[in-house]
This record gives sequence, structure tokens and C-alpha cells, in this order.
Amino acid sequence: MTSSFQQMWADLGPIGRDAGSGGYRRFAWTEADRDCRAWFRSEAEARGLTYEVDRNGNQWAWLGDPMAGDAIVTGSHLDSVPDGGAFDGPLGVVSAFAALDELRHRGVEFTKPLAITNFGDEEGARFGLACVGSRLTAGQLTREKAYELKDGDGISLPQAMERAGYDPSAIGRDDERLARIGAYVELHVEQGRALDLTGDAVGIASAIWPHGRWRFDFRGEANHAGTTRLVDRRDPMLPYAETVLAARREAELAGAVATFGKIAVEPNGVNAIPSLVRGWLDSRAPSPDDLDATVTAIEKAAREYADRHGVDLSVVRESFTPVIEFEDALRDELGRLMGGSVPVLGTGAGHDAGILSSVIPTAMLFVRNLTGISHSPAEYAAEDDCVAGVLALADVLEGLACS
Ligand code: HGY
Ligand code: MN
Ligand code: MN
Repeated sequence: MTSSFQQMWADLGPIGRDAGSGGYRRFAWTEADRDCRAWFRSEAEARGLTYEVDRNGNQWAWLGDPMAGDAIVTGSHLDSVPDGGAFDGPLGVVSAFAALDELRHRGVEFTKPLAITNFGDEEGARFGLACVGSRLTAGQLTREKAYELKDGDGISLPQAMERAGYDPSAIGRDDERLARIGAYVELHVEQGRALDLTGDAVGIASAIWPHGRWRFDFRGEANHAGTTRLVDRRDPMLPYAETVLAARREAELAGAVATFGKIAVEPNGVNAIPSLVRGWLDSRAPSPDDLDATVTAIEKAAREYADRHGVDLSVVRESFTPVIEFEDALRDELGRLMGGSVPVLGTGAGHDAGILSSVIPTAMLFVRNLTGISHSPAEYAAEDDCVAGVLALADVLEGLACS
């Protein structure tokens, strides 16, 4: 199993990797995404699995009869954030194939269908909404709303799918497919240091913090940077900057997190006062009330700053995921199958398993990340810990699909 893991890791590694930053730029329905999908299909077919793409563009590799029902499904995503790391997503997909290799090596008999998946567009890096593939499948994103999604160049989601050779006409809730699934288990690199602090290679997820993305549009008045008196300016960069500081202040007060990590400026000229400063807020908190209090306070402060500078402000919520509590029974079953005394930990990171938990039993395994760094080229998990994750996933799949 280790050699198959290493080979898959080596094959997938170069796809969509930026030579300059060393990070990944695997955005939905781009060439890098196409190449990741081709890799997935080749691994599936090399194992004699039945390959298919569902109405939402998610990839599936089946062992056994896909229509038999009560299938055990495992996988993750292959897309990335801009200059993301190698492990966020791909570790779950590679580990799924490697766990199957391990189970075949053990000679186990499957009593249920097994499927390995790649859910499309989990990061939402191109169209701004997280977990598009799983949200569509779970019915949390309607076809109509999906058709409204556009990337920074104005290309819509259906246009991007068509240009990539996929038919977007039937995207939407997939009850027929959901009815075939008994449970979904996603293995993911931990995005934090909890396991490093407990000294465990693998952990089990308990919950996902509620989290969302809000777009703040500060509209001022374009003018000459050199000749416009300060008192005459309606500069949107000033309330934006004050709002960024307010976000940190309000998050600290609420025990939440808040990040302005993406900004777009028009006309974006060195010697021009901007007409528009568009900033995206990502905020997350242990409870819905904490999140609501944080974002409400940030927006209130932003409006005061905008008024003070004669700037207009609009705030739009672009993505939201409520608090996810993974169901106890499956979580505890995983703990038992992994030999007990496995740490159970919450996370502030969103996942397809979180979205799917609204419609099917789901659970997550986390693999130790020694630095906790993620969404960065520096993201890393030690090979021994990755192997421990594969063996743990194999134990779980054997217990769920081979008993
Ligand atoms: O943003 C997240 O939490 C996830 O990486 N999509
Ligand atoms: Mn991520
Ligand atoms: Mn992820």
C-alpha cells in the first residue's frame, strides 16, 4: 500500500503546481482541474473500478454494484485555493485508493458496494461559493443559483462546465444517488495543530464551526492621486482599511476568526484614487451566535467608516455553512473500528462531508499536520502520518463495508 500511495502522490504532485510559488492553482473546470480528473479516472480504471461522473460533475469510482444500495463512500476533493498546499483534498482521495489497495492486500470480502469520490469545486476559489459539487448533490445549491455564479472574468459556472466538456443542464439535487449511500467517510489533512499537540497521527472529527464569506463593496469617487486635496476625497480604501482592523478587533472579542484575504480595486492604478474597493470577509466562530455577533459588528463598523468618508457600502453574503455536528453513532463506530482512544476534535475548516451530513450519515478522519499550516504551499503531513491515515481508513472501511 505504501508504494501505491507514494506512486499516486508522485503522479498527482506536478498537476496544477505553480513553479514560482510552489503552490497549487487547481481551480474548478480549468485545465489543471481537467488533468486532476484525468488522474482520478486513470487510478479508478487501473483498479478495475466502475468510473462515472454524476450530473454535478463529481467523479465516482465504484467497487461492486453501484445500484445495490447502502454503499460506503470515501474521498474528498482535488481542487485548491490559490497557491494552496498539496494535501488539502488530495490526501483524502489518494488515501481512499491506497486504502482499497490495502484491503485487497488483506484479502477482505466486501459485503457492500464501495465508492471513491472526487467532489468538484470544494474550495470555491473560482466562483466564490464553497463545496459546489456536494452542495448541488445535497440540494443546498439550486440549479438556478448555480447558474448565477460567475468568476472574476464574468464566465458563469455552466459556461465553464460546458467549456470543460460537461453538460450543466441537469445539475442539482441527486436523490437517486444519495439513496445508494449508506455512509460517507472523508479523510483530510488536519488544518490546525490539535493532533500535533496530543501526539496522535490520526483523529476523528466532532464538528465544523459555522462559517461564511461576505463581499464588502466600498464605492467612492475616482480621482487624481496627485492633485485632489485630501478634504475633497471620497476614497474607499480608507473605510476598507479601517474595516480590516475592525474585523480583527471584533473577532478577538467574540472568540471567532475573521479574515480579509481577497481584495479587488478599481481602477487599480498607482496614481488614481479608487472608485471601488471590493473586499471579501471570511469569518467563523464556535457558535452561530458568536459568528452572527462578529459579522454584525464588523458590518456596523464598516458602515460608520464608509459614512465618515462619504463612501457607499454594500455587503453581500456569498457563502454560508451552518454549524455541523457529525452524528455520534458513526463517529463512535469509527473510534471503535480504529481501536478506541482516538482523539475527537472540532475544526474551523469546511468540508464536503459537512455539507453531505445534511442528507446522509458522514464522518471525517484527520491526519496530523505538524505545523498546522494549510491553504499555503508550506502545508505538509509526514509520510508516516499519511500511512497511518491510510491504515486507519482501511480499518474503518473494512469494518463498515466488509462485515
Ligand atoms: O474554507 C474552508 O474551510 C475549506 O478549505 N473549503
Ligand atoms: Mn481547503
Ligand atoms: Mn479541503
